[in-house]
Order: sequence, then structure tokens, then C-alpha cells
Amino acid sequence: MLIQWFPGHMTKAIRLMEANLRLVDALIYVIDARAVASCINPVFDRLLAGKRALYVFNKCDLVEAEDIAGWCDRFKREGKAYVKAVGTSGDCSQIAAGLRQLMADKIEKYSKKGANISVRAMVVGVPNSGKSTIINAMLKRAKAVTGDRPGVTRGTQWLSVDGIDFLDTPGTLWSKFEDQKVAHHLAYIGSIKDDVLDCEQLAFDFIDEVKYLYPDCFKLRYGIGDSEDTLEIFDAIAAARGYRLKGGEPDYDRTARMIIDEFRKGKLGKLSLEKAQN
Ligand SMILES: Nc1nc2c(ncn2[C@@H]2O[C@H](COP(=O)(O)OP(=O)(O)OP(=O)(O)O)[C@@H](O)[C@H]2O)c(=O)[nH]1
Ligand SMILES: [Mg+2]
Repeated sequence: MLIQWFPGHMTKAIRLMEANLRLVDALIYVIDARAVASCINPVFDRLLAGKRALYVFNKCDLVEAEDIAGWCDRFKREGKAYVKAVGTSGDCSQIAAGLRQLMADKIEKYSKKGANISVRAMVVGVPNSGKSTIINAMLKRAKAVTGDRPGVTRGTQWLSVDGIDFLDTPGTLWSKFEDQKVAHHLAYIGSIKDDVLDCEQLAFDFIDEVKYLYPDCFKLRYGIGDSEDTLEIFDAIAAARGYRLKGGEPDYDRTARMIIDEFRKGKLGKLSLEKAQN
């Protein structure tokens, strides 16, 4: 299955982001902790040029602490500023603190001048990584619209709290995925609209990859027997859930949707698709 998704609203969003770039002091780069490398958007390189960035490993509740620690070490080595976050926990104060630390010299300069100037940060990231959720957590109230699907935020909007102005932006991807593994990971984590995906194939590919990364994961969740064969695992999950068509055949569509949905919700366990050392 070849995955490509770059709808017109993303081209528009990238133009909007570029137009707003001169207004901001820094970027807050929101990454899904389950697929860190795949969340690095080459389009953002242009936005990053000459700007400071605070990387936010979001959705840390969905990965093991040691996996995210590996990414923290790597970012540290690369001289990148980062914080860990769980947007849905409601407490994202560490992001504001990280940003203040990153911008300390500028904040001091402003305050020496006696000017009451806010730090302005543009929040960027692939669709569904949790940008709007994080901003809401910092605002301590829901102002930015969020949702468990990609493409929720369309236009840009400014939201302010404690001397920081955040610019929420729509999640954006890039025009062509050179590496289909990246495209698949983005699809698994919900950054690509499900309508453009073949869900059965996606779930098959998911099992095919995850069975090596986490050999016991399907056995533990669905109580199925030992098998290394992807189709056998798929069939066994359908049977365990009793998902059958009228003729008794496995209902692959329903099973596929359920598996992907359970992964996205963290019900398959804390699965990290990408390790920092790879
Ligand atoms: N488990 C978990 N879910 C999260 C976390 N942060 C956000 N979410 C969920 O992720 C989904 C997407 O959140 P949004 O804030 O809408 O994501 P976004 O990056 O603004 O998405 P777009 O505007 O579509 O680009 C929502 O269902 C959130 O509840 C987190 O730390 N952990
Ligand atoms: Mg959003």
C-alpha cells in the first residue's frame, strides 16, 4: 500500500506559517513520542532556520519511560532543547518553563527595557500530535478545538497565557513520503486521514511490524496462541473477538479498525514504533 496525503489545506497552512514566522521568537515543535523520527517534518526545516525551537515529546503516557529517555539523550547530544509532556494530563507547565529557559536572554532584554513584551511561539507539528491539546492545557481551559483525528485545526490562532503568546497551527505533512515506513507510522498514530487508507492493509502491515518489536503484544491483549505468521495472528484476533461475517469468514475490516483504534488509545500497551538508537 502506497500512502501519500498532502491535501490543499496543508499547502495553505504552510504558507500561513511562513507568513507568521517573522512575528514569532521561537517554535514549539510537538512530536508524538511513539514515532519521534517520523514526526520530524522536512518542511519545518525552513521554519526552523534562524529560530529557536523547543521540542515537545507529547503522548509520553503511551510509551515506556526508557524509550523516551533514549530520545531525550539523543536530542541532548544534538543540542536540541526538549521537554516531555502528556497533553491530556492538563499540566503542561514544563513547556512554558522550557520556553522561558530557551528565551531567557530575550526575556531579560525585554524586562531591562521595562517593556512588557510577551514571548511569541508558533506551535507546529504533524496532524494529531496534540498541539491544540497542549495549548489548552497551558491556558487551563479549552479554547483551541481538539479531536482524535488529523486536520482538526484549520486556520492559525493566537492564544495568550502568562506572558507567552502561542500561535496554534494546523498539522502539516509534506508532499511526498520518500520512506513508506514513515508514512505507515504516521498512519498508525493517526496523523493521516483514515479515509485515504486501506484499513485492512494498514492493520496487516501494523501486525507485521509490531510482532517483531513486541512479540507478546497481541497474545497478551487478545489471548491468542503463539504464531509468527501475520495472517494467522490477524485471523486469531478476529476469532478471539468473535468478529465474523454472515458466512463465518473473519470480518477483517472490523478487526482492522479495532486493532488500529486500540493501538491509538494505548490499549495494546506502551508501544514505541521507533527507538532512538536505530
Ligand atoms: N494519550 C494521549 N492523548 C493525547 C495527548 N495529547 C493529545 N492527545 C489526544 O490526541 C488527539 C489530537 O489532539 P489535538 O490537540 O487535536 O492535536 P493537534 O496536533 O492539534 O491536531 P491537528 O489540529 O489535527 O493538527 C486528541 O484526541 C487528544 O486528546 C497525550 O499526551 N496523551
Ligand atoms: Mg489542532
